[in-house]
Amino acid sequence: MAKSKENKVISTLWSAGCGSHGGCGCEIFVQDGKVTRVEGDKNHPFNQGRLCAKGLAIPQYMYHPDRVIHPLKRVGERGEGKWQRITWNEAYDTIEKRFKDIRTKYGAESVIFCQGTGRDIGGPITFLMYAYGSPNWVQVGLAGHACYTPRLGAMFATQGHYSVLDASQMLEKRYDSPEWKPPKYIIIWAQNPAAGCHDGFFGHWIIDCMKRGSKLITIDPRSTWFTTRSEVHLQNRPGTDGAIALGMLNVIINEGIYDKQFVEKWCYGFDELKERVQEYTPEKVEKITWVPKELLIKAARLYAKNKPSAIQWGEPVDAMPAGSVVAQAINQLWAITGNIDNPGGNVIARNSHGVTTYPFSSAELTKLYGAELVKKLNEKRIGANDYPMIKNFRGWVQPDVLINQMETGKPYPVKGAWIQTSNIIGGQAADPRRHYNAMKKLDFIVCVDLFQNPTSMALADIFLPACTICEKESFRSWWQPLGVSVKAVDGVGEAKSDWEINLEMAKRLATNPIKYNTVRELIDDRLKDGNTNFEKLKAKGCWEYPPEGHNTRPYYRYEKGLLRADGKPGFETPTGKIELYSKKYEEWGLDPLPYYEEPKESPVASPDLAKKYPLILTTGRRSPVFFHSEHRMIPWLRELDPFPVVEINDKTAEKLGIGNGDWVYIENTRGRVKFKAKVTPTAHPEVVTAPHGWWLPETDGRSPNFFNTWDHNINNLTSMGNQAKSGFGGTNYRSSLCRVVKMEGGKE
Ligand SMILES: Nc1nc2c(c(=O)[nH]1)N[C@H]1C(S)=C(S)[C@@H](COP(=O)(O)OP(=O)(O)OC[C@H]3O[C@@H](n4cnc5c(=O)[nH]c(N)nc54)[C@H](O)[C@@H]3O)O[C@H]1N2
Ligand SMILES: Nc1nc2c(c(=O)[nH]1)N[C@H]1C(S)=C(S)[C@@H](COP(=O)(O)OP(=O)(O)OC[C@H]3O[C@@H](n4cnc5c(=O)[nH]c(N)nc54)[C@H](O)[C@@H]3O)O[C@H]1N2
Ligand SMILES: [Mo]
Repeated sequence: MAKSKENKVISTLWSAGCGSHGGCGCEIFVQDGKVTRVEGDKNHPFNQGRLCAKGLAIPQYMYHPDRVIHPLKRVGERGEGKWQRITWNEAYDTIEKRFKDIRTKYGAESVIFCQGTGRDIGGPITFLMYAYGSPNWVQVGLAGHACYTPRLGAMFATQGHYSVLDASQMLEKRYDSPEWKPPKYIIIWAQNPAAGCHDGFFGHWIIDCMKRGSKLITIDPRSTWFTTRSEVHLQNRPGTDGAIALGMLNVIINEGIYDKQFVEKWCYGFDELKERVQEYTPEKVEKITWVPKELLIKAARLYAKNKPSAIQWGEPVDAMPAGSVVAQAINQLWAITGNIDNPGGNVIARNSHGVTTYPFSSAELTKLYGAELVKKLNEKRIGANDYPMIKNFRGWVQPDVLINQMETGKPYPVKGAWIQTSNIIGGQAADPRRHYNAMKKLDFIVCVDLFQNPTSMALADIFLPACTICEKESFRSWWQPLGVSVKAVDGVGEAKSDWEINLEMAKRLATNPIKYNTVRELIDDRLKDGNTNFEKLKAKGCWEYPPEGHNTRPYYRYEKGLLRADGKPGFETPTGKIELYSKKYEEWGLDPLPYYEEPKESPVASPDLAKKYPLILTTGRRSPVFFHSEHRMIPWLRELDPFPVVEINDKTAEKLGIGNGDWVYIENTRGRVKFKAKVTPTAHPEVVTAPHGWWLPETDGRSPNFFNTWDHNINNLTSMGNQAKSGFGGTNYRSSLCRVVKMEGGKE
């Protein structure tokens, strides 16, 4: 039969398929009802035609033979791997009955709603959760909230809003916008932007800035493409970044090279901060961090004396001991140099057009659902009563408290779980075995995913097949521009979109009637805050920037009264200024000023342990071709990164008798996993780096193997319960101790 003509659909990528935080504009090519290829959209200001390997490989992902495309129910024992195809109606009926039973017997709070990182999931999952009546929204096992939330928390508490390196992304003309300037210096702090495109930031923008004159300062224990192109690279001991930030503050304050006018007018608590940083002399910081004091001083001077300059930071900051404190200290660097909401500094990022895709903070929750409901839910939210900062911010469960509660049943039992976009056992959770043991005792578990993974295999009673981004309608406002995703083809098999699934379940489970009949109605209702709707945005090419003068558009909004709810100039904090001395931290019983805390497990904190486990282990460096534990089954991508690979310094490896490509054990007191060694001078002699989320989809998925996750998931070497007094930070994802031993013969 002759093939029909290839059709082009313009859309925005996010969520299943590409697996990304970014909102890349794309062209989806369709022929005979199937996606044939996906390319970057040159007209889209976000990625300007570029696209990563994961985006290009979407057709392989969509039509992969292992993709689950019908609802399934478990028929054997949990984990036995026996599944039976069922209809959507049977699946919905079963879930409705089981979740209603749990609510009647134990209360709605006994069901937890579990998501992974920000795909387009926050909207649908919280929508369903509030309809059902549970307050327990969680990234299960994300010890100490080790992702993003500590940074957000610190910024919201001390400067009222989130801010990010300004690479002109808030303006439609991008680099040609007359009001934009490239940062003179960019500090890349604990991140590899080219690999990750993190948190709505496209990594290549840094390179675009470099082409326009930006110079780099990098802070990273290992070498990356960026560190080798930096004017200064601070190769620090993992987990000690708090001391670096305090040392830089010390230099900038004592040398008087901060922005005095800005501090005078817009900062609160400078004298207290000045006093606090006195103890963090460059000499002391050198001892803590391994960073020569001359380099620290040089970095501080270059950053402070060259305005505008900006800081781009990564997840290791959240994972540090007292993560929200390290974030607070780094935030103060741009505050005292006045590099906030200025062109080429750290620009304030707000949901485009004021459209929220989902409740993002307690303030947002209150706006959407009313103070009464938020108060009621907070009372039962797991961990909220232990940690005031968590109670007052963002509406998440505290994951370390959750695992205790699952084990003890106190103060109330957890009985059910709705897991949607998360591979808890195969990558998200620290101490996955502990989570497996706790979760397999739950009465009823639903997984909504596209592929079987270690978590769904081990735990699911019902498996619901979700769609890729090419098969559904969605929208995003993280951050600019406001965008929509267009459905290019029907769901493969019987797969449905997360929005569709959750709307149907919400209708069945809600205690109050749901006002939306269709997903489109729901999306349009969210978009109306931006004075637009789905069709209008689609007609414009799927994106739009906020109009001139809108409070979600830069710059200098604190001068114009565009940041505070009361319309006055200043920042949205109790004092209206950036609080170097944080009133909120004080109110929450936390130290209002930043300080340095040593990682719990390190050559300094646990010297005896370090004799047996002499190497510092940092895990989770991002592979550009995988999103966490995803994509291991996609041929184009697996070919580029075929094995779990640990990076180890060449001299260190030589002493251990390890050659390049040898299979090794990484071991510590908590377990041992198998990796292939990449022997390289780019690794620090005392630090080894292992990626997370490794499992082998080509192996046996049934219990107890679960696709070899126990052999290759580095999280078997990590633990829960190290969070700071705030409830944030302290996980050992990024710094713990280990040793590396060659496997017999070096072969797997
Ligand atoms: N050791 C170590 N562990 C870490 C980290 C680390 O740095 N080191 N990083 C941590 C961090 S920061 C995070 S955020 C977590 C992330 O952890 P997760 O977000 O749980 O990541 P994944 O392992 O990718 O699991 C996501 C699952 O969702 C499915 N999925 C993808 N897109 C969709 C979709 O659109 N709809 C549905 N229904 N399903 C979808 C995928 O198939 C996959 O099975 O991992 C954490 N784990
Ligand atoms: N392709 C891809 N992109 C992703 C993801 C993915 O899995 N794949 N995950 C997404 C998610 S949810 C997140 S949270 C982000 C996270 O992404 P990031 O955490 O920013 O991860 P990376 O970009 O790998 O950069 C981490 C860098 O920090 C360095 N590092 C490790 N420990 C320390 C330390 O203690 N101090 C300092 N200064 N540096 C340290 C590592 O050597 C590495 O080069 O990425 C997002 N983007
Ligand atoms: Mo994350």
